[in-house]
Amino acid sequence: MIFMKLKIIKDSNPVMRKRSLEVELPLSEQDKQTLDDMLEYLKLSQDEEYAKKHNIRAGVGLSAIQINILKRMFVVYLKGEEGEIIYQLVNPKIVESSLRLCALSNGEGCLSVDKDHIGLVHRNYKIKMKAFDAYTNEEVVIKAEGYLAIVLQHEYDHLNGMFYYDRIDKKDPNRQKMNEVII
Ligand code: LHY
Ligand code: NI
Repeated sequence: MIFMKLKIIKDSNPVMRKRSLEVELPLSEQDKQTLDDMLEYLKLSQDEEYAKKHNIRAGVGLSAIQINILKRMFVVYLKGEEGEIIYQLVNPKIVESSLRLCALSNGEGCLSVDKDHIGLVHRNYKIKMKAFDAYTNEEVVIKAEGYLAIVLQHEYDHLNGMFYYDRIDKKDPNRQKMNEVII
C-alpha cells in the first residue's frame, strides 16, 4: 500500500521553493525504493478507480521534492498509443534546448498546486536531457519534443524550486511568443 506512504506537499510549503541536491551514485537502495514508490504512485494515480477512491489526481510526472525529499530526481509515467514511457531520472541536466518554444493550449497544472493558474507556460519545444535513469540502470540522453519535453521541463523546474506559473506572463497570460507553437 504505497498510498499511505506518499504525501504530496503543496506550493504553500516553502520547501517547494528550495533547490534539490545532487544524488550520490551509485544509487542507494533507499533512493531506488523512493523512485519505485513514486513510479507506483503515478501508475496508481492513472487508475481511475483508485484515484477516485483515494481522492488523488492523475499525474504523469512527479519530483522527489513533492514528497519532501530534496534530491535531484523525478519520475515520468506516460501511457500512449505507442506504449509506455517510463523514466526514473537522477541528476538530470538539460544540455540543449531549441530556440523554438511551445506551450500547451490549455496551460499546465501541478500535483502540488491546487489553484489553477491560467495562461501559456512557455517552454522549449525540443530539449536534450542527460541523466542517470534508474529504470534502465544506465546513463541516458533523452531527445524530447512537444509534450514529453514539456513534462521533463516541468519536473526539472521543481528541482530548482520553480513552478509552472512562474513562466506565465502576468501582464498578458495568453500572449503567444515569437517562435512558439501551441500544442
Ligand atoms: N505533474 C503534472 C501532471 O499532471 C505534470 C504536468 C504538468 C504534465 C502539465 C503535463 C502538463 O502529471 C506534476 O505537477 N508534477 O510535478
Ligand atoms: Ni508539478
